[in-house]
Amino acid sequence: MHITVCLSQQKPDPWQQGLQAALPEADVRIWQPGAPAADHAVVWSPPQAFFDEQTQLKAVFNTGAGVDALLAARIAPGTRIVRLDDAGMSVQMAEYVCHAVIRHFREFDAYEADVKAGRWSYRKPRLRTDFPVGVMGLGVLGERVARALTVFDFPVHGWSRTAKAIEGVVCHSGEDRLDGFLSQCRVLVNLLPLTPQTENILNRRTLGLLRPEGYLINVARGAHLVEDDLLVLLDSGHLAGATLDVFRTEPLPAGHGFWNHPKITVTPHTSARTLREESIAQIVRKIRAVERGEPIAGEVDRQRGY
Ligand code: OXD
Repeated sequence: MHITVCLSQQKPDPWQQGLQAALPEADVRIWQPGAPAADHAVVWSPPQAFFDEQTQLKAVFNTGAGVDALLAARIAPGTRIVRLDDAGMSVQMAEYVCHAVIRHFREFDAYEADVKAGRWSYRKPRLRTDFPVGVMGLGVLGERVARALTVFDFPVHGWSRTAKAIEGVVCHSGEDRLDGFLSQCRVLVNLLPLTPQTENILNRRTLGLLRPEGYLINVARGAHLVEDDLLVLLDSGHLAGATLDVFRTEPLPAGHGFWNHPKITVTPHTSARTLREESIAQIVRKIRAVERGEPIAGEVDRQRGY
């Protein structure tokens, strides 16, 4: 069995070594143009030239959560596309989002500024019931985030394409329920997959439906958000702030208006990092299952887009 590794933003050597150690029966190599045909590939955002050559792959395993870059590529129809499911990411995402929600709700930025200015000051406690949080996208990551938020007693709503049931979360589904969902939320967390249907879904109209002094947390993809619309809503005061981990262009270009905006917190696409060891173990289990002809979790539906 031949396995090829083609990673655009991660160092390929530790992946090659880890996969080779876990699959001694296989020949695992880092891809180079003109490399021999492989049975399986482990990739992150590979160039189109990779898929143009590797047309016989049984499966391609993505080393991240979002598969939008793969779905934008031309991949042989017989190749299965497999996403990483969880592999230590959902707990990181829950940490990140709960931190952002609580930091905003408890006004920790304002306390920090007061302390820096040498002021011992109290703020009036805010009511949790005034901060309903909505989670868009209830896949593995979204569900974990929604559940984690319920632990802090926030009212939590969830929205997904197909109906879901999560204890303690008011679940809404379908496009016709989107506006009703948004109008009940003050804090909005985006965890949707990026598809032609969800691109630009965070815009002046939809974000304008949030309760006054709304707050946006985008941890999915930069292309979900119409950046200028966010700035307009922050300037008008309809939105109180935003925490953004993902951007249309990454790294966020120098001089971009988000860098020093007083109401925006920027992090460098780090909300849920790929954990190499756990990911390799998961991918190896799935390669073995594919070889035995068994079903695997995380297979992407190309039509649906995730
Ligand atoms: C992603 C990731 O898909 O970081 O964004 O895994």
